[in-house]
Amino acid sequence: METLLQLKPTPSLVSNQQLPVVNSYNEWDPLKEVIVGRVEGAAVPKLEPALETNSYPSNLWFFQKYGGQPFPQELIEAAAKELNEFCRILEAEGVTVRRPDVIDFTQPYKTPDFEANGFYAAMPRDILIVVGNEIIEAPMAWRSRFFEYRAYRSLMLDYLRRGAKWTTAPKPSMSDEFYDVDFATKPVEVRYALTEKGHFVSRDTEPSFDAADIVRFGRDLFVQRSHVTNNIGITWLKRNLGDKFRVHEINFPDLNPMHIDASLVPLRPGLALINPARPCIQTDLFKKAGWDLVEAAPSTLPDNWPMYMCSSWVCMNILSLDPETIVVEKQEQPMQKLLKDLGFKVIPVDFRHVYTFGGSFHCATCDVRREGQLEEYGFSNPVEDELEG
Ligand code: DAV
Repeated sequence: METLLQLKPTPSLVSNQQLPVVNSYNEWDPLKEVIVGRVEGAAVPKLEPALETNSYPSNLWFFQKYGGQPFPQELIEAAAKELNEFCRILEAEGVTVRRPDVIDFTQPYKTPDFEANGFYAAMPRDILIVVGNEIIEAPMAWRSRFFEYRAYRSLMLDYLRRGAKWTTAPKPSMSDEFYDVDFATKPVEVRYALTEKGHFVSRDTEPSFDAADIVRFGRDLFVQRSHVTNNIGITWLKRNLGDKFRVHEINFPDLNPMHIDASLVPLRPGLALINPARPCIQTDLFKKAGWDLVEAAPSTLPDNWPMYMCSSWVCMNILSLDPETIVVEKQEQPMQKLLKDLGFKVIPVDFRHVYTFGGSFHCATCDVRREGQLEEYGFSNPVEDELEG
C-alpha cells in the first residue's frame, strides 16, 4: 500500500529544495538552473528596418555582405568554445545548465507580411523572461527573430510538462506598417529628438517587446521603451503580470536603445550598476527606494574588436550566481576591481568572442530557477498608476 512517504514529489517541485521548476524573481538570488545560448547554426540577418536602426552605421557593410549566410565559421568556433567553457564553470558551481536546440538559421521563410532569414539562439535573455513561476516568450521585433522561439521549444515543453506556467506573448505582424521604415536614414539630431519624444523604429500598432528590455527587482520590474519594445507591448506585459507585480517604465539618453542590461544592472538588494554614458533619467526613483547606483567601469576591449550588434558596455552585462558571486569577463580588469571593492567574489571567464555576437553573460543566459521568493526592495507604486488610481 502506498503511504505518503512513498509518494513521489509533484513534477513541478525540485525534490531537494522544494522549489518550483521555474522560479526566479530577481537578478541576484542563488542560481540553480540556467539556459545558456548557442552560436552553432547562427546566421547573419539581412538588413531590415529595426536592425538598421539598432546597429551602428559603420557595421552596415557586414550585414550587406553576409546577410542570409552563416556567421563566419571562425567567429562561431571561437564563441562556441567560450560558451562551452562558461557552461563547464557554471556546472562546477553547482548550476544546472540547459541549451537550446541547434537550428540552421539561414533557412529563409515567408509570412503573409514579410520575407526573411533567421538569426540565432545565442541570447536567450532577449526572448525569454522568468517572472516568478511563469516563463514568458517575448514577441521580438526583428523579422530575423520571428521564429527564434523554435530553438527553445523542446525546453519550454519540458518545463511545461514539469509543471511550469508557460506564456507566449502575441507577436507583431512585422509588416511594413509596424515600422517607421525611414527611421534609420534620418539625421542623427532628428533621431535624438524623436527618441526623446518617445518615438522609435517600432510603432505602436501592435505589441512588441524583447525580454532583455526588462530587469527584475522582485515585485518591481523596470522596462525601457526601445526600438524593439513599444508602449502597447509594455501594456501587455503589465496586464499579463497583474497586481502581484509592478512594472515601471524608465528611460536612458540613448540613440539606439535595445535591451536594458548594459544600462541598469542590479547586483544585490540596495546596489545596482549604472552606465555612466547613459545615466537613467529616473535616478531619483532608485535613490528614494534606498538604492545606491554605482557607475560601471569602462571596457578594456580594443577599438578594432568586431562588434556588430552592441557596444563595449556589455562589460557590465554580468551574471550573478548569488548576491556575493558574479561572473565577469576575464579581460575586464577595471570592472572586476570595481566589483571586488564592493565586496563581491568575481569569477573571471573569457567571453570577448561572444561579445561579437551582441552580448555578454546576462544576454547569453536566462535564469530559469533561483532560490528565493517574491519580495519588495523599497519601491512604491509607479507614478502613472498613482495618477490613474
Ligand atoms: O549597450 O549595446 C547591449 C545589450 C545587448 N543585448 C548595448 C546594449
